[in-house]
Amino acid sequence: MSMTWHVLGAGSLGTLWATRLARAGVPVRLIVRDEQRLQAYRAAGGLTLVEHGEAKLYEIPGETSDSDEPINRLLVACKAYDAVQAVARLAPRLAPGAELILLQNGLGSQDAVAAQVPQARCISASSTEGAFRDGDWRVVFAGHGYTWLGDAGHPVAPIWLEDLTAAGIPHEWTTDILTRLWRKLALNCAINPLTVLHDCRNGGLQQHHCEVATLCAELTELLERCGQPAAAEHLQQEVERVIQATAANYSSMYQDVANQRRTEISYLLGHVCRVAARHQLNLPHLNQLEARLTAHLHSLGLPSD
Ligand code: NAD
Ligand code: KPL
Repeated sequence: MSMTWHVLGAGSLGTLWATRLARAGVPVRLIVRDEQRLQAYRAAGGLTLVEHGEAKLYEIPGETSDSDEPINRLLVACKAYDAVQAVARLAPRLAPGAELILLQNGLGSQDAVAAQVPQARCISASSTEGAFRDGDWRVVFAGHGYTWLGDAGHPVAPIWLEDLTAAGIPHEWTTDILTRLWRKLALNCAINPLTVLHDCRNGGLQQHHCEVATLCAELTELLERCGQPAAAEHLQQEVERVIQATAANYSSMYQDVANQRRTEISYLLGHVCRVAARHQLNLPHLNQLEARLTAHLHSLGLPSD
């Protein structure tokens, strides 16, 4: 029998993972914010996954952070800006040898979480799967993709990858997870803020080719300076390919802003600008982009941290 997976966060990715693991017979428990949310969750009867237009309810047991059952395996499926606080509340429950899987986009939150729980192994993930909520406790599986997992400090793959295989979660263990995370971060920085500022779909950036190219040049310089040359390789070509392949889509940041939701800017463009400053690298266009985006978010009453 597999060990229990605790899933923190009943949002898009948390539900996508929890329901597929449960469907494969892997024991899963869902951690929700507080007692009130727990009552609402219990009233709903479980998590619903909508796949190929078909909705199916999974009766996954729920609990709050205050429950006292020890945690051996924790999937952290909240937004980057919530991760440190959420994990801090669970730290006393982590069993010796506990493992955390960090699903956060961008960079910065993974190190901050790991620093809080030095007794645990933290594994980072970078995913191209897509899901969105179409109701409370209900998630639509919108885009099939792949999840890379890795631990920058320890190359050996964990035994529980077999749970992911059983659950049909396409994945690969990589000894180079930082390259994956930096590459995705660079793509997000070259595309997402511009879609917000130009109020367009990803494909709309084809009209702003020079601006995209300038950002890619600065991102390439930064990646090379901070020891990530593989993440820098042919970055502009890859950005142009993604813009074309996802031309009809709105970027995740565009969707957050359009729905008046807090963005993960601090772990995307904010992180890039902070790392550049640390390396005393002058990247004027990325800095200007961050300033424009921050001003835009503030004008909409949204935070920029
Ligand atoms: P989401 O907002 O849908 O879900 C996050 C959930 O975490 C929410 O239900 C929130 O209430 C919960 N949460 C926050 N703090 C909590 C706490 N202390 N205790 C319990 N629950 C808590 O977010 P998401 O879209 O699933 O994204 C999660 C991460 O995955 C983000 O970093 C995102 O960028 C990344 N990601 C998402 C997708 C996607 O398709 N949604 C794809 C790739 C990467
Ligand atoms: O990951 C993305 C996002 O929207 O967050 C893409 C599609 C790559 C655009 O940056």
